[in-house]
Order: sequence, then structure tokens, then C-alpha cells
Amino acid sequence: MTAASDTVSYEIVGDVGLICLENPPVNAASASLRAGIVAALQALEIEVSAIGIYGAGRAFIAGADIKEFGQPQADPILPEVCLAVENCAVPVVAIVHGPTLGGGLEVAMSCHARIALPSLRAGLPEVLLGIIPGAGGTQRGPRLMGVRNTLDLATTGRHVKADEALALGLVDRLDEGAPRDVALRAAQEVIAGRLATRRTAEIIVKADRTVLNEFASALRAKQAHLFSPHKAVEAVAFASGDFAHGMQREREIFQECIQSPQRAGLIHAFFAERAVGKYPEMGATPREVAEVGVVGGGTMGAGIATACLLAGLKVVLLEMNVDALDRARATITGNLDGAVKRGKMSAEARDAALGELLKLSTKYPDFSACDMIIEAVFEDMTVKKQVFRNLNLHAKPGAILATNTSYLDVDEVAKATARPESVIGLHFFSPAHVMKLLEIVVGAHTAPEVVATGFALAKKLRKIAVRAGVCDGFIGNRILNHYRKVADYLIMDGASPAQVDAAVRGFGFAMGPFQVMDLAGLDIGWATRKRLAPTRPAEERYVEIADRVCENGWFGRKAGRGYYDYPDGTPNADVLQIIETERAKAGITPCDFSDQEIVERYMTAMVCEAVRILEDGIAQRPIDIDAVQLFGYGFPRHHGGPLHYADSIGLAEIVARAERYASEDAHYWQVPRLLRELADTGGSFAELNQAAG
Ligand code: 3H9
Repeated sequence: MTAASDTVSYEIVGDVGLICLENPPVNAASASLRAGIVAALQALEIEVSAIGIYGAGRAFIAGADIKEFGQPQADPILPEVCLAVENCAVPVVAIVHGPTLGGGLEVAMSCHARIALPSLRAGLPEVLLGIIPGAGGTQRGPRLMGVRNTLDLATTGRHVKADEALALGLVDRLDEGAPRDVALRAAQEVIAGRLATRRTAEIIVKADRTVLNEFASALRAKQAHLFSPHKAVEAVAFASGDFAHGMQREREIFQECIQSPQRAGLIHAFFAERAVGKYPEMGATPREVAEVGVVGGGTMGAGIATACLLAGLKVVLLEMNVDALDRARATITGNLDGAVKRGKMSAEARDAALGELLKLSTKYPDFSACDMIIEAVFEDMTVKKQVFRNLNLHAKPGAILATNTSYLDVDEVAKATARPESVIGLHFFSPAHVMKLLEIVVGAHTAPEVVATGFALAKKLRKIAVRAGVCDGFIGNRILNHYRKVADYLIMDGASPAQVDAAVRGFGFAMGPFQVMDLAGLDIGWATRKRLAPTRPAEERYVEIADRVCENGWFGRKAGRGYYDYPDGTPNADVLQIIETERAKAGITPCDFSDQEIVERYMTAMVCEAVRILEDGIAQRPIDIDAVQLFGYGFPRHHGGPLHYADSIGLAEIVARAERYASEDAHYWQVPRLLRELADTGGSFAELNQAAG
């Protein structure tokens, strides 16, 4: 093997040249990989009759190196690499396996033939990062698999397996074996004339206006707020013309996307998903978890049990009586049926989960074999403590005792046991078998290996875990409680719930705060407000509208009424009446808020509380807070999370907004010390993330 760069090597076997790509973990097309491919081609094309190119490790190439976006690119850039491959003096055949995505697929498409191994996952996921394929994907894709298939892959970012790649025409043949062996065999077949080769750029593709229009209008209807999917359609439209011109247009559109704030937000979200997996206790060895106990079979308990069953874990679910167990079993069965329908589980696996993995019980001693027991009972400290006293008596030594509380003090719960080191908060989000986020709440005495076990469980359940400290509401609900208040202030001062919701949806959230409250149930927030009433500072402005709504029993969707009437979802006229009455009582003359003003106040409130959470050490890094909002609270991915958003707006602007609003309410709109410091010194949350590693 001769090194062409740090990440690319080549060898000559007879009249075949082999290029091996080795840039762990996923062979991202870094500067070294790009330069290496070109150097290897140059060295080989004068010596051999055909070349096989393959990836070492678990991928062919997972795409351009995402870390390089937004920075100057070293030569050769990926489109040049693809051109070098396509213009190579001898045929080049790609052996594609594992992730072959974005720029990786584009390199493969530039080769003269492609052979897929069974592990192939091919796709053009650039839109998920706010960009478009920028190394010929929008031009070579249509030439190999047609306009419709290219648009499908390029606008959804979905991955296709080997069989589908063959059916699409993306690869020429399927094979099995070690990538190097297949590459050698394939190149020999090319030389022997048994494997046909062609130059993709020379294939003629017909303009398919109907298909282009169909995709363009579907995107306008469904993803109007996103930038790059529309741009992908625009680029693909050039594929029917001259290849070089199409490539030039693709490059220009790609650059436009690179400059867009959505690109920065989406890439931040990509890295946030991965950054949260790095936490202080990650060196500790997790405890083994094969059997999980769940206390409580309500929506949350049944959802947690479902999530565990979907991961193949044994579950013991405890309820007070047989009726409650029957209801829990029905909920779990419904959840698993849904998973079968969505193709997440086979019917046989569902039957096995219900028959062999799930055990229902009314007795604590049935938890004796459980490695972890998760409590999901009523949100009340006295009730939770009683559960934990029982768990302390019946759980085996070393078992992890977890509370699914969404607000309460995990350390206080731990006091009910003689083993606080084994107690942890695992805050699932409803529906627990669907929602991605899991807050791992680390108490004062929680042992490192217990934290590591929480993260290991999250991985098994395919959830995104974020470490949080103990405080009322942890990361997510503490922020929620804060910006919920600003939503109340807005409706008290002049906006309607529907206007606030529409403005927030306009920012990119799927639902506004009043719609979310209706969905979650207004009684939960009401109970929290009552619980916190004794500690509410005298200076805090308190809006009673929500209490009036709850006093009428309008708890949202489940009650048929909330801020909206159901099932049609029209604004509840009686709530508007309540608002008017409350305004009159407080002597408020309603004012007009523009949608932009609503969003700015809403986001500023969110940012301020997020910064206080950082100051208090409840979150380790700004990016953890962004991840909580992105994966648990529907924060629009293209804005990257509240603190990425704050960076993108400019921290001085956030401070200026809060100071402006403070003239109306100095208590609520206090500027957090850290925010002011960063704004004054030109710092950013991105820098704090970087400094934290
Ligand atoms: C593109 O190609 C543009 C071109 O069209 C035009 C250019 C001109 N770069 O996800 P994992 C890291 S756009 C850099 O945990 P998995 C990742 O951060 C690109 N790093 O593993 C993580 O690092 P760490 C189009 C990357 O098995 C580690 O690898 N391609 C890249 O669950 C392991 O990743 C994509 O959008 C990258 N491209 O999933 C593919 N990819 O260990 C994006 C991964 O330090 N990647 N890393 O946290 C993925 O979808 C998944 O990572 C993949 C593996 C499916 C590959």
C-alpha cells in the first residue's frame, strides 16, 4: 500500500489499481481524503487498466466533512474530485457499502460503474443540513436514476438500501464480500469486458417539467419555511441541459445555501444531537439492564413500558389493582399495534413482547429481579416518596431507582431510600415510546455509573439523552414555565391566544403555546402554579386567565374545550370573554402586537431563562439546552435551538430587547449576568460550547 494522503492509500495488483479510503469513523470527505483520491488517481491511471475504489471500516464515504462548512475549503473541492474521477484515463468502479451519503454518493456517481454491498445506505441528505448536493448530485443523479427519484432523495434526505439502489439504477450490481476483494474482482471484470462502464455526464436526461412542478408545489405547501429543499428542485431542473452549465448552476445554488442562516442552524442541530452524548460521567461503566420495572400504568408508565419492550427489554409493570393493569395492558397493546403499523416492529415481535417480555403485577416483590425501576406515578412528592420507600424495601441491591418526575426535587425523592447513589431522574416526554428526548437528572448523590446507565438505556431506547441538574422543571420544563408566562402577558396585554399561536408557528414551531397547553392538558400547569404559589415572589406579575379557564373545567383537548373548542379547533369564544374581563379588572387597555413583536418577546424570554439555567449549572453547555428544546419541545430545527438563535441574532440585540421590555416589567425581564457579560465582551454561546469541548 502506498499512502496518497493521511487517509487514502493505493496499491497495484496486476493491471488493477485499488484505492482504499480510511478516515474513521465514517470516511467523511475531509481535505485529506479529497486530495488523496486525486493523488491516487493520478498515480494509478498511468499504470493500470482499471481502478476499484472502496472504503475501509463501516462506510464508503458518509459525505462532505460537515465540520468544514462555513469555513474556507482547501483544494481540491469535492466537485473537482468528482470531475477527476469521471475524467480518469481508465475506468473507475466504486464499491459502496454502509453510509454512502451526500458527497459520498456523488463520488460514487462520478465513477464509471457501481457495485453495492448489502450494508449500503445511500442518500442525498444535504437538505437536512440546509444545503443541496453540491458535487454533481443534482446533475448526475437525474442521469442515473431519473428526475423523480433524484428529487425524492434530494428533498427528503431519505436513505435507500442496496436492493432499492439497484432498482433505482443508482448501482449496477449487488455483490457480497470484503470491499477490497469485491473491488479487485470488479475491476478485473471491467478489464475483461464483463462489467459495463460509462461516463455519467454523457447520459442525456429529459426535462420533466411536470415532475419538477409537482415537487415544487408540494414543497411550497409543506415546507414553505425551509430554504434548501426548494433550491434542490431548482438545481435539478438544470440537469436536462448542458452538463457543465448544470454543474455551474448547482455550485452557485449550493453556495447560496451555505450562506443561509438555516444551514448554520441545521448543522448546529446535527452536532447537538451528538454532543449531548459527551457528559462528565461517561468514563464510568454502566450497570447491566435487562429487566425494567415500571411503577404506574397511566399514559406515561405505559409509554415507558412500550419503549422498553420495543428495545427488547423485559418489563414488570406495577399498578394498584387488576382494573388499572387491564387498562395499562390495553394502552401498551395499542402502542405496539401502532409500532407494527408504522413498520417499527413485526407482528411476531409484538406478540412475543406482550406474551413473554411483559409481566403485570400488583405486588412490589415482583420487582425483585429488576435491574432498574422507573416510577411514573402522580406528580406529588408524598406519593413519590411512598413509592420510593417501597422500592427501597423490594429492589435488589444495585438496582437503579429512577423517577420520571417532570419537576420535582430528585434529591428529596432519594431521601426516601437508603441508597441515594442509585437514585436518578429519567424524565421521559409523552408519548414516551415516540418522543426522542430523555432528560437524565443527576442528583447530588447519584453515582457516576448510574448516570452512565441512564445514558446507555437511552441509547437502547433510541433516545437522545441530555444531562440535567436538579431544579424545578430541570432544563426543558423550567424554560417552558418561563416562556409560558410571556404568552400569558401577551394575551393579557392585547394579543389573542390564536394570534400568539400563529406567530409562533410562523417562526417554525409546529404548534403555538396555547395549542400545546390544550394538547398536554391545562390541569398539569394549574397544579404546578398552585404548588409554586407560596414561593412566588411578590413582584411577579401574575395573569389569572389560565386559572379562570381551568376553573371552568376546560382542560384542553381531553375535555373538549380549552383555549380552543374541539374537535374543530376554533378559538373558544368564552376564553376571549374571560380575557376581556381580566383585562378590565386589571385596568389594561389592550394594545396591538405584530407577529414579529410576539416572536421576539417569546424568544427573548426563552433565551433569558436558558442562560439562567447555564449560570446555575443545571445544563453543562449551551448546546445541551439547544438539544432539549430541539428534541423535546419542537423547537424549529433550522433555528438550531434558543441559544444558537441568540448567537445568530446577536447577544447585544437580545440584551437590548430585554432592557426595552423591562420598562414594562423589571422583575420578569431581568438580563442574566452571563448574557450581559457575553454581549459586552463580544462573546457567544458557540464559543462556550467550543471551550467545553
Ligand atoms: C455533503 O456531502 C455536501 C456535498 O453534497 C457537497 C460538498 C461540496 N462529516 O452519527 P454518528 C461524525 S453534506 C463530519 O454518531 P451513526 C459524527 O459527528 C454531508 N463528521 O454515527 C460523529 O462524531 P463524534 C452529507 C461526521 O453510525 C461520528 O461521525 N452527509 C459526518 O449513528 C459518528 O457519527 C450527511 O449528512 C460528516 N459527514 O451514523 C451524513 N458524518 O463521534 C451525516 C458523521 O465526534 N451523518 N460524522 O460525535 C450521518 O447521517 C450519520 O453520522 C451516519 C452514521 C449515518 C453517517
